[in-house]
Amino acid sequence: MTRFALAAAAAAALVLPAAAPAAPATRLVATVGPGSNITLTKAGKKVTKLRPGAYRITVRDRSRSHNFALSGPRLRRATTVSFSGTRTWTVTLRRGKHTYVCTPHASFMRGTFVVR
Ligand SMILES: [Cu+2]
Repeated sequence: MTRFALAAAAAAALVLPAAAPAAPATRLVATVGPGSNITLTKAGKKVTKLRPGAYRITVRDRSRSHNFALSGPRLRRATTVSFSGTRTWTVTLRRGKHTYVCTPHASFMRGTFVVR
């Protein structure tokens, strides 16, 4: 190998490890209230299954007597019951069953989806 080739190989080794840009997070919308409704949608459609990865969830909590709580593998996020307003969560969804509920009314304000 020539001196030039060695120098070129060394330069390539320095340049190649550049990080690939992260995939943009998929957007979801979570809504709870003002009645006893609770939903999670993607592009206006109810979520039933998703791919693993990064998600940006706009949480619209429209009641001071309900909350939105999301749980799944290594994931647990919730608004407080007394909170009313909008929050944005950036989460990583991993393979497995996920559940979202209004904590005080979890027996009837609930939904599930699977990540696979
Ligand atoms: Cu509730």
